[in-house]
Order: sequence, then structure tokens, then C-alpha cells
Amino acid sequence: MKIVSAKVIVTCPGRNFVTLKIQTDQGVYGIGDATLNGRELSVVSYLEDHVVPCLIGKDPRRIEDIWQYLYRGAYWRRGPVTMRAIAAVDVALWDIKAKMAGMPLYDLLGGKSRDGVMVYGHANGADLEETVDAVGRYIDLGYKAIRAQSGVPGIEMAYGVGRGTLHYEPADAALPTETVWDTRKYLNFAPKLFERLREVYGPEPRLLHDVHHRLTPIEAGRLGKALEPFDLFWMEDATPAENQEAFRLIRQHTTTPLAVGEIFNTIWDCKDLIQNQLIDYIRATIVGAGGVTHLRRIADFAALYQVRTGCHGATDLSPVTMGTALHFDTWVPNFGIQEYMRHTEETDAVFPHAYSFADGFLHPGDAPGHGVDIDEDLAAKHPYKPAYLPVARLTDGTMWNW
Ligand code: KDG
Ligand code: MG
Repeated sequence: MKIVSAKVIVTCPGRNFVTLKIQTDQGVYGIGDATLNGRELSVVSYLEDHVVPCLIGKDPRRIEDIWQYLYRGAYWRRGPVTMRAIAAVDVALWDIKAKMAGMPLYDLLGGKSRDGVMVYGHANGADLEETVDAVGRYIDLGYKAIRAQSGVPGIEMAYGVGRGTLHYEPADAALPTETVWDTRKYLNFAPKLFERLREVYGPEPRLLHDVHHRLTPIEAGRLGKALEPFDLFWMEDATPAENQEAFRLIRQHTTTPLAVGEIFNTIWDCKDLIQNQLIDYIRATIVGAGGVTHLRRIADFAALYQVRTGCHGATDLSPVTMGTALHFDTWVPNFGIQEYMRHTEETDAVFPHAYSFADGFLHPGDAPGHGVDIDEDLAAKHPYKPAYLPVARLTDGTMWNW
């Protein structure tokens, strides 16, 4: 069996997506996601110029060998561009293998460990009361877990406040939007939001919050401690994680569970965090961390330390990543939760998929493979549009972490 072609498809049904379609000499094809929000074309070039030529003629059944070939063979290891390109190939190959086996991917991975994948949705509002109402709408939709983000008094464009109720798209302009950040105002406000949410909705809903890399370790420790009475499911990305040791300081000050890793590419980004038990949830996902082959390695390592998965699932992860993550989540023994930011109808139309939502859970469906396809004719009707993520500055103009 041989790979005969690998085509990179760029489409923008409301937002940009990069998709790889690998075709075999036996008529079976597989689909992988290679989207890197705000830097999409760098992965297109990496794939077209440097990966596709190496794939033609290879046996698509040798998933592990091809993964190692692309990872070790580049000599230049890791990084978001390389690892997304590897992920796209890997996912397309798992799709092909599962289709050939006539099995949904979760069966090939080892079978179902659960009946459904608990997801969390994104509730946000311009101010505290709007956010409280938004959380209520998610509860009405059946969600068991909800991430709450709110506008902060005195901060004009706080992270996580969207323009729609179900969709939130931060990559919003042809050049980066400049936002201003004020840590003191945020630290003063955030506990009030969760106090009010518990007052209104009681102890049952799982509540999550994303700090989006804005705090120093000691500030994060202080926030975690202040949030303890409100029983958060997790506090995410409390501080940047390039220095994994930074999380020790947060840990020393709070029992609020910690999640991190949506920007991690490999096991090396979280090795110390996991083996020193400095986190509770690892947020790496399929497209970001080298596909099923590598994410499985991260999850197995995390299981040794009782760290559970919490795959990133914002709208910039295409339905191909969402579908594949759901098969992974259905199998992985140390599953925690799955993020689910809904895609727009335009996006769903370009990527027909077998997964479905019911009562707070997603189900991957039983179609052979990962269950997600691409309608190439429709994709061609949505040409690429440059769109950047915002940047953040402190009130005195200093660059900060968005
Ligand atoms: O592309 C950036 C988004 O994926 C990110 O800002 C979303 O932090 C995010 C989350 O937790 O979903
Ligand atoms: Mg996040």
C-alpha cells in the first residue's frame, strides 16, 4: 500500500483552516488538521515544501515510523509549525488505518472507556451580570461544565469576551488588535464573578476559568487561594509555562486545580509539570501536540501521576481535530474533560462530521475513521483571509502576554 498524493487545502468558512488530505493507491483517503491560528500559511509551506515530497510512495500503515521520520528526520525538532504538520499527517494516517479496519478510531485505540465525553462550553459577557446570564444559558442547554470569562471594570477588552453567545473568535483583524491589561483590576474582580455564580447557580455546575497567561506565579497563587471557596474545576494558564518550575510556587499557595498546555507541542513541554505533580489537567491536544501518536504518549505519562486530560477545543481547532479528540477522549483512561467551543454553521458545512452533542456530552459517532470529512468544492468557495490574534500591553505601554 502506498501514499499517492497529499493535498493541502486552505479554507476560511468564517475563520481559516488548513487541512491535509492523504490519498492512497487503494482508494482510501485520510484527513488531518494543520491549523495554526494567525500563522496558518507557515504550516502550509512546511507541509507543501518539506513534508509532502517525503510522503509520496510511503506505506501509510507505518504510522509510527512516519511520525519518527518527520520528527527526527527534520533534525530541527519541536515547535508549533513542525508539530502541527506532523499532527496533520499522523491524524490522516490514523483515519486511513481505522477506515481500512472498518472501525471508529476509538475502537482501534483500545475501545470505549466511557459512554460520552463531558465537555465545557464558553460563557462570557461584557460585565458580571451578563456573564451570569450567559452561564445560565449554557446550563439550559444541558452543559454540566462551563468556562466563565467576563469584562473587567476598567479594562476595555478583557480576554475571553466574545461578540456572539455560542461562538467566540479572538483572531479578529488583518493586523493584531492592541488590548490593554491591568492585573490589579482583574485580581480584584475575578473572585467576585465566581462568588456571584455560586450564589445564583449553587454548587452543582462545574465552573472553569482561563487566566490566559496574564499573571506572575505569586499573583496566580493569590488568585487560586481567593477562588478556593467557589470550588473551580480548574484555573487555566495562570502563568506562562516555559519555566515549568514556576508552577511550584502556585501549587504551594492553593488547592484550586491547575490546567495548562494548550500551546504545548511535545511531552518535553510538560514533563516536569507532570512528574512533579504541579498540575492536575494537561491541555495539549491532537493538532498542537503531534497528533494521536504523540498525545497518547503524553496521556500515558500523565496517568502515572494522576494528571488527567483536558484537550484544547477552541474554534481554531478544526472539526477534524475535534472529531479526532473525541475518539481519543472516548478511549483515554485518564480523561478529565474536553473543551467545546462550537463552530459556526458555515464551518460545519465545509467539514461534515459524525460527532454530536447531547445533554452536556459529545459523542464521536461510529463511522469508520475519525468521522470527519471535507467538502472540497464548498471549501474552495471560502478563500483564505489574513487574521491575527490580538496582542496585549500593560497600561504604561509595556508588551504583555495576550
Ligand atoms: O488561538 C487561541 C485560542 O485557541 C485561545 O485563546 C483559546 O485560550 C483559549 C482556550 O482556552 O480555548
Ligand atoms: Mg486557554
